[in-house]
Amino acid sequence: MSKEYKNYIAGEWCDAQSGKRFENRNPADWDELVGTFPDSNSDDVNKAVAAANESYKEWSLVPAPIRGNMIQKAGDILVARKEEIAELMTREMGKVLTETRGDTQEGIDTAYYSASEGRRMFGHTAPSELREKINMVIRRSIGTAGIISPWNFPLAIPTWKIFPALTSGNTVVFKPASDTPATATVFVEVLLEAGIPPGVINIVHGGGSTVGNPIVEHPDINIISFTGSSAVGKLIASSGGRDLKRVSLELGGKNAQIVMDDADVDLAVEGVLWGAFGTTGQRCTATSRLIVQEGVYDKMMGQLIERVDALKLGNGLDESVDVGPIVNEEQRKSVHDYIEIGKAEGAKLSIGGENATGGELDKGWFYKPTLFEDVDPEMRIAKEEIFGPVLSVLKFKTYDEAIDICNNVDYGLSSSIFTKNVNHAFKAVQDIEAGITYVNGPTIGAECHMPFGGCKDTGNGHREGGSSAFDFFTEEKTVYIDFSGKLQRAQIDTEQ
Ligand code: UN1
Repeated sequence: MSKEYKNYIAGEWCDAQSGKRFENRNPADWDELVGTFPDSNSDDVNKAVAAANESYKEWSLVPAPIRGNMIQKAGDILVARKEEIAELMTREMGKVLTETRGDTQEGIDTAYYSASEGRRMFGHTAPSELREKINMVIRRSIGTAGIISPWNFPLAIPTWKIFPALTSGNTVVFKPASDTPATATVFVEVLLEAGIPPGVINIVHGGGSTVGNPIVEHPDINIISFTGSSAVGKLIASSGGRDLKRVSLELGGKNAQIVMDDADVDLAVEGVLWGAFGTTGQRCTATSRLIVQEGVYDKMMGQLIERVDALKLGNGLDESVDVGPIVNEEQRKSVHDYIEIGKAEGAKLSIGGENATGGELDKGWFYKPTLFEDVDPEMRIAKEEIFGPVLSVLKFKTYDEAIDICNNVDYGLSSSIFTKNVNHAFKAVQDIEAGITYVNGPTIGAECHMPFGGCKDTGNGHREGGSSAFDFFTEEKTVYIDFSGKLQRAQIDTEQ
């Protein structure tokens, strides 16, 4: 089943110039080699950037609706290959098939949305202060985009970045996460089959320091879109800032679900189960804190612990499995370190807290879904991103206390409140410091045509998704057209 995958640079499928390769294995079954991939370095990046730069001028002149038609075709191909891509994704990063189908569908939705933007990409017009003169704004592409994507959404997140980048007229050098290079390669195949010209899209496989850094630091990369940790995001922002590059960062989260006494508790339990343990908790939008009002606390926790205990772990290709493995050994260790931290901080471990073993589970990086209660808002498990199936539960008395706890973190990506009180719902929308707030829904579930991103350490103010992505991948040009036939000086010849 294993395959030798390649880079795609300057219109050719090729190996790393060094000849080195790395392995990608199934996290649910370590014996299964998904494929081997070029272990590239700056030589390969330089070649890819040169190709992208060379192709840029011609590509930027293709009318945006025509570029959009190619993206539409990419969407059609993804539809045809959806099941195959979902299976490959489950094999390379572990999440269950229902979710990898959802991930692929998010890519399809993003294709069709981006294609439609090819016929919009609106600028605006405004009146001039002078007679016989028109003012308007058009959008221009920027150049070669460096796209660095994570492993938890191996197709959806690359499409969030690459479809708008290409529709806008930029060329792309793409470095996917080294845990999910196979899905990324299939994505590039799809783009080529859809008609994206050679050189316009390039994929370079490899590590963060060997491929990511050379992309970020390359003087001919004009624009960078990165999803990953806040620590790496800050390094990219400083490097990009020095060279005046445009940088979009989608970083960590410590998302909370608030449950008020007046909430539908059954619904809130469903919400948190999906929010905290979907994708094995490995989403930047995962529910990592549950903040419950004291009146429903016992009822909610009774139900929740029972449901967590019943979650079935296993290989995500088995349709009866609820929760897949953690992506790799190192990540499982990092999750477990947080369990030790929580225990040492004095939180109560209610369920889970160890590797899941026995039978088939011994072959992969499985971890038991975990709940901590009696968590204090100042504990590290209440403030730091864990990126695994671990939920910290905090109890509160008043609405104001819930908001204080919710906002007591450095991140601000997603959030949620379960309540039947319309005033609480709207007040939470106003008060929570986050880029996304769900009312009576879990913290996950972003739709491709809406802005996606967060405040505080979650990012640097840009948004992916919807037309916001096109704001990032284009630059505005202001155009003044004077048809008076004479020199009209703004401010000076303006009628007073
Ligand atoms: C992420 O968590 O990295 O809203 C992206 C969601 C998905 C995207 C999540 N549609 O959970």
